[in-house]
Amino acid sequence: MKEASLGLSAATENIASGLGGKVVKKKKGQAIDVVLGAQWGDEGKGKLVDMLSQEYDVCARVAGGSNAGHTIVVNDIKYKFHLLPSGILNPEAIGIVGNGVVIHLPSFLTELDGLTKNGINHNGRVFISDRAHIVFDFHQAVDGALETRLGRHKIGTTKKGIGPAYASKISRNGVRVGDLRNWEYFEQRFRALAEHHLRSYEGLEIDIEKELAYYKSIAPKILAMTCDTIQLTNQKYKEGKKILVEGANAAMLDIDFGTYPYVTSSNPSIGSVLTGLGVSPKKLGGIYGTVKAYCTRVGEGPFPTELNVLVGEGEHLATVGHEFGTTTGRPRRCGWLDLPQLKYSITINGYTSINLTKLDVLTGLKTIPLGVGYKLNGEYLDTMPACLRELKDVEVEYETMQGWDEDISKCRRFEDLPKNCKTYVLRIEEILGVPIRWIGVGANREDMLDRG
Ligand code: 2SA
Ligand code: GDP
Ligand code: MG
Repeated sequence: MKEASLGLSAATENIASGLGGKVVKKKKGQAIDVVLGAQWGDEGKGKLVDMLSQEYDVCARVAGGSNAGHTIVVNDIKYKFHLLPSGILNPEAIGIVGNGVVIHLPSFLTELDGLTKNGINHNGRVFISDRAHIVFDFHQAVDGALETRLGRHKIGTTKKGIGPAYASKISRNGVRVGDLRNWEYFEQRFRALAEHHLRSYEGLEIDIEKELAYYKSIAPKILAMTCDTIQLTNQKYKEGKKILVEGANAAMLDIDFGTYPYVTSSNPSIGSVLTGLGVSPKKLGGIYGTVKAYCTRVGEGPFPTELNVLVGEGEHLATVGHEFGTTTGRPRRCGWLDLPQLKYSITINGYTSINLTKLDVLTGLKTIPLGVGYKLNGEYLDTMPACLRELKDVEVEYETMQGWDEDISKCRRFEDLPKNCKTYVLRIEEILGVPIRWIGVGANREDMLDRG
């Protein structure tokens, strides 16, 4: 199985290092590889990142915040990452939280403590961009208040303050991690932002002095990890280090490409690698789209192939797949694989290969419908409608695939899979026209087939 090539990464070249003009030999085929969510999130990005990162020197997050939840299971131990890149589990790798991430510092410190408690030494391995924006507790309070205000029209956010924090960033009154370097400046920015929120949201309470005292107390710890990650990332690249980007959320939650307004407030698509890390598109290599063998969504918004999770096959997917939010514990909505949606996601992100996860969850189903076409008012559509009213009225055309009963969790080669299971995978590959390189057959790190 070959990966589609972007034609950008194959050359061996000598490049002059920006620092000191030293000539560094770039490794053959070196590129920045990217793992992205291709559906509505929770496809199992973290697991692939964890597996791949054993061979990478740098693992970076570029968008989103503590709304993300990436679960990794190693020797039956479950690690849940929200802000830190999952690749930090590789003791040789460094982790970068890029400028595109919005960071709730108390949650970040709690996550670091969790690693320490599990015996994972992260000292000197974690770097935060000085340009990353801070999510304050009041952003989280506002997130909750806005959801309450929307009532039955709510977005179904994680209430982690993501939307309000990106709103502050875009309104140009946000506060960045690097501002902590100059306390007077930080204090002035924080007071202005807090007072703006107090004026805007009746009933909101912010203990400004208490908050300032907290940020003053954690500033030395945070600043010890803070740097210009644009320079750091590009320097690592020049040194020939292997860099992996861990996407958060997913294409259909993208503020531009997703099911707006039922989306997150960042661009979880390929563009965020450039804007959230500060690297040139010329440096990109593998773009790995993570696709669940069925479909889930948490939060509100249209979901064309949705099933009722309380009965029958919907219940099977939800219970066998343990479909509960990694961050909030909310039940996830479940449905059949939606290939028109995936084609749209491929158009946007240009996946060079696909990581098909949770195939084991389909075991035991008699038949497996595969969503292959969208129809609106009797006419076939060749893309995702932008208007949610139209998307709501879309009729999905299904192809019925035969199921299998054999336990596939111990399979380690494609040839070992039951015939109907192979047919399911190959049909998806045929329709999407992108090689399915990895196949997930269980939650553990080793429960994966690599057709590479
Ligand atoms: P937000 O909080 O403003 O980003 O929410 C906006 C929409 O984005 C969805 N969203 C997610 N969807 C799937 N997984 C996410 N992460 C957690 C997980 C979710 C959880 O890994 O399970 O624990 O509930 C995530 N984060 C945001 C969200 O549901 C809204 O539709
Ligand atoms: P992410 O946000 O894309 O990283 O995904 P989450 O971690 O939020 O959700 C994916 C869930 O599926 C996690 O609980 C993983 O441990 C689990 N998982 C990942 N791949 C597989 C797989 O191939 N089979 C099974 N059964 N579980 C998997
Ligand atoms: Mg998740």
